[in-house]
Amino acid sequence: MVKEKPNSVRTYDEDGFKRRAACLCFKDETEQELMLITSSKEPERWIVPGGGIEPTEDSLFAAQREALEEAGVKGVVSRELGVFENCDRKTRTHVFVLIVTEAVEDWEEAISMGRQRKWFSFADAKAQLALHKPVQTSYLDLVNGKINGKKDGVG
Ligand code: U71
Ligand code: MG
Repeated sequence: MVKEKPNSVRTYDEDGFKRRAACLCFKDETEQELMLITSSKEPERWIVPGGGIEPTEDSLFAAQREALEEAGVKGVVSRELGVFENCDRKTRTHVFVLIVTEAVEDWEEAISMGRQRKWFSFADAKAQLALHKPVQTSYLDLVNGKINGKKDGVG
């Protein structure tokens, strides 16, 4: 499926890295389950919703817009995890934690490109990302003292 975002304008930082923003979309405050979406080009792959920050946006706005466009979810942003660099693709991504309060049906990219969404356990999400988007597993490493999907000192 070809991606069509005709009105989007990419922006770049002073080092020439594409500026991106993304949300880890958790089902609730326990942060045990999160939503991944299918890749635009390879629908059997699962990724974290996110995308380019446009010229008039800040990173927080862009992250929430991408969550709605790509995953059809709205919610409350509880914190920013940090900025994650991908040197191979020359991107820097601001990553936020979003607690989902609403999942809309028939969201924009479900219609335009058949994008799917699905809840995963923390461990399963990490395993999916490790297969195809290893850089995105580093987002999960920074969530609330969790190592390999388990809270410190538990299990
Ligand atoms: C694609 C490029 C692309 C990126 C795109 C990546 O939103 P998206 O799912 O279409 O994400 O495809 P993906 O992750 O779905 O497989 O990667 P690819 O390997 O398929 O070319 O990402 P990159 O790896 O080159 O950084 O970025 P652009 O800049 O080539 O469009 O879109 P992204 O960054 O999410 O932006 P947006 O705003 O279109 O969502
Ligand atoms: Mg994207």
